[in-house]
Amino acid sequence: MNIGIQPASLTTDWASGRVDGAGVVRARRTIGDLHGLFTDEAARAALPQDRLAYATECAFPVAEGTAGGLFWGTTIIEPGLVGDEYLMTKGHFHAHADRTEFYFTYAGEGLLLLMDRARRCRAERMVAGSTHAIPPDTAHRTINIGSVPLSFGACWPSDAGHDYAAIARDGFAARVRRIAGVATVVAA
Ligand code: PAN
Ligand code: ZN
Repeated sequence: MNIGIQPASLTTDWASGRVDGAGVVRARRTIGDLHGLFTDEAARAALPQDRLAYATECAFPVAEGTAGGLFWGTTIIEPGLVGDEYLMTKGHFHAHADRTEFYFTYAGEGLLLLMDRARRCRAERMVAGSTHAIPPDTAHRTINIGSVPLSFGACWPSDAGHDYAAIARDGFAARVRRIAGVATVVAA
């Protein structure tokens, strides 16, 4: 009996990181969405509010909150500065705080900023091929420190959820600033 062979319902372009397929959800975060994220709020407010900061393309093969499933997605952060800080993601803890995640870089140059519950921060360099295991109870934010888009993939549990509130309220204890032309991690 011929069971048949189907093409995969989901594709990932390993050069660009672009994810495609039925059910892929695309989202955009603009400069206007990043209110309060940067030290220099006046510099952020002076930029076009509809300018793209980062985009996501994600596959959710099971419903959000399902135990045992996995989600798959790509984030592409535009290059650019707001004051002396680089464009970056909002950053979050997982709502289900012990849930972990893998990040892996397709293209560009970035930093992955990690912060534990004691607000201790560290940063890992993101370059094509770099692969990052995000531990439990660890907030994560990505920063594009290069001059081209930073594209990275993520794979995380479908019951992780996102807690943006703690970061929106308290921020990270470290920031990445462009100092004398060099991306530098400093205490916030
Ligand atoms: C990623 C992030 C994505 C965008 O898929 O959600 O990079 O960053 P923010 O969610 O902080 O805006 C992930 O970490 N998922 O858990
Ligand atoms: Zn996450």
